[in-house]
Amino acid sequence: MEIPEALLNRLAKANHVAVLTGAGVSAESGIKTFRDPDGLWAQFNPAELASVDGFMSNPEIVWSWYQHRVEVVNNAKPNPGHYAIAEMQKLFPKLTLITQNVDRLHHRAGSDKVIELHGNIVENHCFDCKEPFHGETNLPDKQLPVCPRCGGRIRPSVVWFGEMLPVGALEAAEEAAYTCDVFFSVGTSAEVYPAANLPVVAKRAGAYVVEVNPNITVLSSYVDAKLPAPSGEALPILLEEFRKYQKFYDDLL
Ligand code: BJW
Ligand code: ZN
Repeated sequence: MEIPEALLNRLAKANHVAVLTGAGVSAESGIKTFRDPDGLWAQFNPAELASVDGFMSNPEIVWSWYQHRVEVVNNAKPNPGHYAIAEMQKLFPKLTLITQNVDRLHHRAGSDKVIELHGNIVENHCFDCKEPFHGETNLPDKQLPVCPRCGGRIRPSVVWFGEMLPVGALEAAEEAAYTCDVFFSVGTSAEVYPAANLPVVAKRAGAYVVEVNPNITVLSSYVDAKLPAPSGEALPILLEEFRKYQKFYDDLL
């Protein structure tokens, strides 16, 4: 895979790099994406499983689906794409990592200060009083845990369709998109808003926008550079080429 020289050049001059990731970055860890042909939404209905109405209608089914996914995530390991992004945090004066993923694999790969736009799957809170829940989650017969404070139902701390994103997280992500020099969109179909707007904000503000995705997305014809490979392959190659590029110019001086 060829890394465009213009990208290496922009990275060498960059003070602030922003990286937005989606489910594709965890695909090589064995975690299913949503909208790929073998993704979760090919098998399950998002309105039934990832919305407040779905939870209200069938809390036990939603809860047990999330419990299953927590198990998958706990048995998964970060892949070379997650590690390359953690490494990038050391290479640039500032790197903002924004993820739509709920799996915490960026944290486990060593990334610092991850902005989680859609929450995370490993924490839970009360649907009614919002109090965090730290009790037993694995109850028999698909039973839902109950809030010790108000008796409300416990839910996963993710963002469902129709719910607001955590305000601080969205503001920080928008600020990064406005101010970064290079913006990476990695492993996302860029179909879910407001996250899908971030690369557009970055490009309008003058950033060099790069997509890392083996498939074509709504963003592909809009970006300045496309690395058309799985992120676990493309990002380590990018890092290697960037180091060579920097060394070449350092040696000239
Ligand atoms: C690889 C790879 C490899 C594969 N390497 N790549 C404006 C316009 C239209 C609609 C809206 C709008 N604003 C808001 C909306 C409504 C809605 C929305 O966007 N709907 C669209 C679907 C049209 N948004 C919301 O409701 C959001 N809330 C909100 O905006 O509140 C204010 C508001 C409310 C009501 C009305 C208006 C405003 C909340 C969105 C919450 C999303 N939640 C989910 C579930 C989280 C919990 C869980 O995990 O169960 O988040 S849905 C799901 O999609 C999940 C993901 O984070 C999100 C994005 O998916 P992602 O990551 O892009 O995955 P995929 O599968 O789509 O793509 C994977 C990509 O990887 C593919 O491109 C592959 O090619 C690639 N790939 N292998 C690299 N190895
Ligand atoms: Zn409660």
